[in-house]
Amino acid sequence: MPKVIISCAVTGAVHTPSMSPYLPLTPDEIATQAVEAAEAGAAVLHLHARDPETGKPTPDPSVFMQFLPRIKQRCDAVVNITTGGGQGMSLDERLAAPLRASPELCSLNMGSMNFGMYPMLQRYREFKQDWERAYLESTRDWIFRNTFGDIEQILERLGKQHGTKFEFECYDTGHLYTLAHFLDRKLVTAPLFVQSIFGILGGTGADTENLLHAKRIADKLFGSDYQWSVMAAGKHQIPFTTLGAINGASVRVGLEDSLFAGRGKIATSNAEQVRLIRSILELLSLDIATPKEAREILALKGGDNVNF
Ligand code: KMH
Ligand code: ZN
Repeated sequence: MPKVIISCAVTGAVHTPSMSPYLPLTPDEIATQAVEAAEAGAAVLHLHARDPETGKPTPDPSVFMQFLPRIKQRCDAVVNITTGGGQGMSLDERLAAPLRASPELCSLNMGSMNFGMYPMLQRYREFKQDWERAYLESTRDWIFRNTFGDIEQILERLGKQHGTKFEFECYDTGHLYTLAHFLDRKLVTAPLFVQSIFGILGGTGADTENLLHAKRIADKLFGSDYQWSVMAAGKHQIPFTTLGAINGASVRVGLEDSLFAGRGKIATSNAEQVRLIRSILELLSLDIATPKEAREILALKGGDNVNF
């Protein structure tokens, strides 16, 4: 079995401040929780930024720059910056921070899709910030845009010009075929880091058959040229990452994907989720990759070759 890379997605753009007091919002909170997650065993830190005053997702590079250097100084984990950003951001806005920071790794979403966050309005009714309700409500009509042209731009401007590699975010089987299309065109190179995502409304559901099917198709399309990873939203996070790991996948946890650490138990930090999945991986006798091993497995350019 290959070593398991634990990724931790620290804050994201899905959850809003009123949903959990533990969701990191300020640069200080993001840096602290990211470093603690790395100390707990995360080799990769997937990062978004938030407005320090309101907690609203922001693409502002100057906010990213308030926590990226602090994370780099305090741990060796691979920094992975989102190019998905958040609702309402243009492609240029989504690319501004990654282009400035030139990280080893960035997310790259492999298709346009509906991305429904509005069902969370049933669960959370009181909001501290005035943007939260409208942000969730407007996802009824939001198309998460990732056209072929957008993907080409990201591959050119970040991949080719900065040597950044990608966490290819695949929310359905079609996204694997889109990735294979870019592999055929030689716009992406192996080893591919394929993140299979389950349980987002608009993407494929968190059903075992879908996970096994994703692996079958990825094996068929990419052979041994890829490192598979699994993440799942909300209550599916730990069961699905465990199922993925049993089937040879790496795993992604973090408060971007779920606010919980066990049934009905709110996670008090990102590190708590990392420790939880780590203990399961250890029970399964799976070896966990260090940041250095993750860099080798994913063929990254190295932490000295970034601009932060
Ligand atoms: N929030 C995840 C479902 C990105 O940052 O590019 C997807 C994500 C997107 O991580
Ligand atoms: Zn993300």
